[in-house]
Amino acid sequence: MVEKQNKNLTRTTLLPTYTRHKLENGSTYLMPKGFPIDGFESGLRYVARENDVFVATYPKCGTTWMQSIVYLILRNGEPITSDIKLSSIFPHLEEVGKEFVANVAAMTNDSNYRLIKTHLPFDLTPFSEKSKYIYVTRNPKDCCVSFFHHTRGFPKHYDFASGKFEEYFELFLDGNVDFGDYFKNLSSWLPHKSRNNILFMSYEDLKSNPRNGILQVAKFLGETHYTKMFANDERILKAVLLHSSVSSMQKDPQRWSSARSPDQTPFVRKGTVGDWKNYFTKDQSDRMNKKIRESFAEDELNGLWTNELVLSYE
Ligand code: PPS
Repeated sequence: MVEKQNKNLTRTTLLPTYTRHKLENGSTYLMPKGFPIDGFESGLRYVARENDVFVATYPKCGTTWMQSIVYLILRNGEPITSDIKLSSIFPHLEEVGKEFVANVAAMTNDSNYRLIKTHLPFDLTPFSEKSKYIYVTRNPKDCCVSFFHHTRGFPKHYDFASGKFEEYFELFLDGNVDFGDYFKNLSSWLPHKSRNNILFMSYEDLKSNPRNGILQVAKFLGETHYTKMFANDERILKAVLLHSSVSSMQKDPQRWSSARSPDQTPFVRKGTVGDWKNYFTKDQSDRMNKKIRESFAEDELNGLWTNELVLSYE
């Protein structure tokens, strides 16, 4: 565990461990320690192509949930079995690199799609007009809480098992966490949200109306996928809804993540909106609201998750 004095804390702060990558523009991009160095360099050089479906998110904003939904739609509602890891069929680009992504597609290519997960900002994400991108955002307060638990939960990457929320909060607010700054990531994708090949969704909307969200994704993947959802008394739609629910995804968690010790929170932890209220002090909430207002114009967010935060722009 690295120790460093943080200006916002009165005592010595315990920092998670990260691998630092230098980008061409001179900035530094943090990745979890232990992720292959080559995977990151190679992932950035991936050339996107037709039939690529990217699920692009900042971490902890609903990536795995959306990956499951896409997978279920393409597989007509058939869930991932307990012996298969999602990452082996829907790989994480900047973790494993471009060759791995191409090999996975070659081996599991029965649907003709390359399924790709990424947490990269828009400007680093391999882009093609012919590929499809589903971007999921989540309010930064719940994201921060979820990322805190994630960072504690993988000691081999972060060595932060005993880290405190007030320590993690400072890192998150300053963008000093892996996969970069939440606010910069969302800012990089927002200007592209109206492109035909980008579907922009929020965790909160998906949570309040999963049926509607799933149908939006099906339509985005293609008219045949949308139409098939309704056949046979909505058999496929019902199966996608069932198998992408929190309770279904809490079963067989090894499908989503490496093993965790029983004293750590599970990967599919709560899957709720508003858990931040159990963690944030008034001061932390005010500081996060200020950061949101500085980072995004009100009409830019357009109610994506601002209602949940009761965030005033006046
Ligand atoms: S990661 O590590 O970046 O891929 O994590 P990610 O999948 O983006 O986010 C994990 C959070 O998503 C919640 N989750 C779900 N919510 C609702 N429904 C379903 N089916 C679902 N599956 C995962 C998961 O519980 C994490 O949120 P928190 O708030 O920690 O519970």
